[in-house]
Amino acid sequence: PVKAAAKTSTSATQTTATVDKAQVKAFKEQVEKHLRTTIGTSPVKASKLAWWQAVVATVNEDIFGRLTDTQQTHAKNDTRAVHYLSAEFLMGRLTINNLTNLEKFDVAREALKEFGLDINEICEEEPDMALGNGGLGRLAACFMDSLATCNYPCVGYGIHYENGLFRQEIRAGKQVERPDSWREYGCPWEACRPESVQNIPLGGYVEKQTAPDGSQCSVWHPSSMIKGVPWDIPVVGYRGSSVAILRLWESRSTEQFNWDVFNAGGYVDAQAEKSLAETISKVLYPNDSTEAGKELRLTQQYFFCACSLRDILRRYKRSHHNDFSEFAAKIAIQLNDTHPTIAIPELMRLLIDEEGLSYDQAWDITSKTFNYTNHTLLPEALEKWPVYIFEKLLPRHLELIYEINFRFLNGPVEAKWPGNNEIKSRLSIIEEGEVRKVRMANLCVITSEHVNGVAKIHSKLVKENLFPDYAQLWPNKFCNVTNGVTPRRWILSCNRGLAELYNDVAGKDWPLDLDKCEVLKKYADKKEYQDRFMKIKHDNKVALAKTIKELTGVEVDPNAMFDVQVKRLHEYKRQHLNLLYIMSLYKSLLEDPDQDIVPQVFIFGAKAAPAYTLAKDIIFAINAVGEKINNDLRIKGKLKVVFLPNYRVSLAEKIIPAADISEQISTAGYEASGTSNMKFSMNGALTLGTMDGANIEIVEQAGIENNFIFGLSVDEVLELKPRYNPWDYYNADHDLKAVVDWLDSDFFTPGQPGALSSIKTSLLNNGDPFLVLADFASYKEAHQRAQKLFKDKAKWARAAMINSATMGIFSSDRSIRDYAENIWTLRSQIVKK
Ligand code: GLG
Repeated sequence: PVKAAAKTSTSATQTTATVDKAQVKAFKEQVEKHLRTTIGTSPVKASKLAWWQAVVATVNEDIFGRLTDTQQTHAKNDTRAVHYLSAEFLMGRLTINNLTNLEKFDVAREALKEFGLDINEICEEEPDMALGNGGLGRLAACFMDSLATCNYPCVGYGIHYENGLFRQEIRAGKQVERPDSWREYGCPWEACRPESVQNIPLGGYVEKQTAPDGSQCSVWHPSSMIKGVPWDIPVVGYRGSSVAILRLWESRSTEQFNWDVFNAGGYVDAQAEKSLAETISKVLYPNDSTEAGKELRLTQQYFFCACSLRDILRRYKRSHHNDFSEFAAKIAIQLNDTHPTIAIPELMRLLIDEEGLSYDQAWDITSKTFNYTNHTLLPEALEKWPVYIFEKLLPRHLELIYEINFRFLNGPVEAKWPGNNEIKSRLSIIEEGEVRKVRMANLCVITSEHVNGVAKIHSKLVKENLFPDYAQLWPNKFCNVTNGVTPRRWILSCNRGLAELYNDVAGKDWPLDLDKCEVLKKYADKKEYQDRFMKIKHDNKVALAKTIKELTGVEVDPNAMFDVQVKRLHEYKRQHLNLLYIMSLYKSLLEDPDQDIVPQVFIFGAKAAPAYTLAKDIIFAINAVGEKINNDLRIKGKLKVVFLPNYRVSLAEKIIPAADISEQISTAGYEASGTSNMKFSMNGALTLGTMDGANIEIVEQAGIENNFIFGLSVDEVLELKPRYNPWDYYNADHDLKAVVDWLDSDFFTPGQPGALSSIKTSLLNNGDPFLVLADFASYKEAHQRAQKLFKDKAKWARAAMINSATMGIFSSDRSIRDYAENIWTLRSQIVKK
């Protein structure tokens, strides 16, 4: 039985669920106790920060017990476990998510209300854990949530960066980067584990020794040791099923680090080296989809992989002693992109040099343990490390990489393509040239049991365009696992109104089985449900309008169409295509201010890599154009453009539930999957996008007629690219020419002519590498379709509801089950209390 649809007056953050009074009382008492005895303050004196800390302490009481139960269950069952190695985990805030997963949110809200506090305000005290750049890091965070929820034995391993992704400020329209010290006042979720500290060797040289039997062996004499200190962050599964561990390594100096220097009397030098050791986990490299190519970055990668492998080995040996025959049967390691590739030679080294296995035994284990996920085809993201850096930092690993390469080229490659040196040079781990380089992706593919892309189209391109020769050699190695996002954070926690609607129509288990939401389709034609759905959206827009006002000072009308593009700033994501369209709309409004268009608010959020000049210019252009438009009375408020500073997970949670249009406009073939596209659809936004990445699978589910698809397809892009001339499009389209030329004037930047010219230069003189001009006309036409549909409230509501209802397959639980069944061969374990 379904409750009457129209009755509720649900706001964005309130639920009407009845809350158990006894639980509220108990929670209240715990919070007050922690306020006094853990934090050392009292309800009358406590700051918001103190209240938040007391709430966390209360929640932690629940979490740590379940954590022990989970670990004991896994240790006892001793089945295979996955170890997810990732240089990034973009966790965001944990309080609301943990309360939600423990089904304590309503209890906590009521308890705080009785203290006269608003839970949302208290939770605003929590800094985001921004230990990632974008999609790749956020995917790892969603996967941890799903691994815990689906009860798979797992550990996430990463780096305990002291500074996460920079905080973005906008000054005079320009991005300014500020450090992000997320732990300045400590992080109450994490626990340091001194009993699991690791010492990691680095640098030095390799000595060749001849064993008594005449065989050669290598002995590594490292020049320094770095200490790895583990910090554990518990990840609570939904309904508290199990608690997974995210273990992040912090670097410290050891006494051995500067032993020689110190003994030689170099006190000052020794101190300098100490700070070098501590530098390793100091900051996250702020590049999304571009390699940094810096010595420190390779050191970071090696550091966390070496710590993690020792941790894995230590735990394995606890139950299996020195018998490694079961290793691959018990341990699966997933490489999140090429960043942790160095774990491959490190496992070989540990097994051969420290555990005494033969090369063949070590290779047999290693090649059954690792799997690799590719997240991008962009050539600038494929990591290649100069051989000389390896010689300096990891000489023994380099030797092992050479050995792996030699056996690969003279084994399977020679067998398949006898005497073919051209193919050998393509497939080699080593790139020859003036500076010889190690190709990390090749090492991953050669070693891994499975290689996957992150959406169907992307996996196809990985196989056919990126690694075609490898695919011929090992066709079955390549597979697809389409990305997903956790519905706990991305619906249940961030859109309580919609969550309640789903509780009413689909029952309360939909967060564990998102396919259940499909029943909403049945109500998509019913007016009362349409009204309820759109009322939820409207409330979310009212809340966002308030945030926009606070952050930018700009007033926006919640009745306008909210058109949103939030993601890293990159040319391939084409924020500048969006900007050109906005300019053309503005131009047409100036020409005819009375035309009957739907009022629109264009909302952007994006960080640019600090060294990516054109990306920063695009941010400036959006702000400059926005400033002009927002203050132009002639257009009667029909158009607003806002750039929300410091886009991050916690801001996404406010923006996504309030979007009408989700801009997913990458050049086809460049966005591997995208994941915000899924979050937007789930929350009832319509996609205005290209046939790229997971957009293709989204419209497969929700129907192309319920979204606005435009632009060249992957095949058309591949076909056009070699003969593409942006001038043809520029000269043929008056409107396009006018807006591109507008960038060259000082209309948007009074007194600074040419301030936006770099964008025009890239589009015309630099060949428009991402085909912005080629897709402009089609993009404009898609916007016109969106405008038209928005005017028909019933049709719009129906399309939005169908989008939201059909996103079941994009739950990260589905992704994780795909990995577990097809790649890791894991079994889900019931945790015993
Ligand atoms: C990426 C891609 C995204 C993808 C994400 C997670 O650019 O398209 O959705 O990883 O797989 N390199 C990335 O950040």
